[in-house]
Amino acid sequence: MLEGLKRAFQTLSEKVSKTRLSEKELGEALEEFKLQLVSSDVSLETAEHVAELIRPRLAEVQISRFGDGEEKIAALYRQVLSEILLDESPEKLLEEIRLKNSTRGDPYIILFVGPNGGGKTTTIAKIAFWLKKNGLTPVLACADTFRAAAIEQAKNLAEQVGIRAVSQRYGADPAAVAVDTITSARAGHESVVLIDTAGRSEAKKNLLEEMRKMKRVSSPDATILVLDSLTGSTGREQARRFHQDVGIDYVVLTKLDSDSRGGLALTVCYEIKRPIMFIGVGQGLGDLIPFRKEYLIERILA
Ligand SMILES: Nc1nc2c(ncn2[C@@H]2O[C@H](COP(=O)(O)OP(=O)(O)OP(=O)(O)O)[C@@H](O)[C@H]2O)c(=O)[nH]1
Ligand SMILES: [Mg+2]
Repeated sequence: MLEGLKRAFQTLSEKVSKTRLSEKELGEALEEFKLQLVSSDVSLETAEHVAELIRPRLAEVQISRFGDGEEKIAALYRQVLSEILLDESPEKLLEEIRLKNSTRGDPYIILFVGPNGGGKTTTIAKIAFWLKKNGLTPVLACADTFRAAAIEQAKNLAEQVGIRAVSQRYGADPAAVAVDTITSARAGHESVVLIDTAGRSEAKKNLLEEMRKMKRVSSPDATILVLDSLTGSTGREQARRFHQDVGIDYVVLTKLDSDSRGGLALTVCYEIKRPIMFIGVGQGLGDLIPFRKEYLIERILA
């Protein structure tokens, strides 16, 4: 996991901790570093920003070095990564849910969006499982009425978790499914509505319109983007587009368990400035971890 990023930082450390580099040599080492970041799914803009933050601090470490160079370098990496990565504790989500439930007597609504196959439906099931463990009553709106077998998949997962799922027929208006679910959750005093949506890989106008309509009619308290960490530069484009067109509050990055590059987390935080709340690390219901930036940083610098 994350070997690509790890290697980029290691290579740079080796270069700068061995000898005192001239300004030109440091510039070359940073160019090499940027390329390594880019080949690990960090976007060029993000890589340039990382290098810009690192450059003056590295130059300083090089000047003041007296044997503890490596430690200082690790500390400055940690600082830079921590300035770029954004996290948000799931505890905050629990608090918001409880607050809305108790003050308004209304369910908290979460809309899940993202490209095809990114892991939306699986992530919703994992989040439902986690909410249930925390004493809440999530309900699933099967609003992907488009992809073959999507409704069965969502219903199966809801059954595994032990929660209610609301569905209509294939081809039905997804917004109507969402509204139906919200109405019945309100009547039944259920605490959270999780809206699953069809994956969309391109900014086709009608799909975007549909997504905007979904947002308008369901007025979600939170909109969560689910992104496959293996998708690299495509993932970056998707994140920008979804954020621009729909508006994103939190991000879940999936499939970190099989991501050998690891750069999308940095790219997404830098480019859309939205925090990652969870990461997916497998296919099981329990394979979801609250994202802490220290977790990623320690793995990158290990
Ligand atoms: N290894 C691994 N696989 C995952 C993870 N999250 C999801 N998957 C797998 O990715 C595949 C697609 O997941 P779905 O949840 O169906 O994705 P989706 O975004 O709902 O897909 P569409 O509805 O077709 O857009 C499934 O085989 C999941 O089991 C993860 O964190 N790690
Ligand atoms: Mg799905």
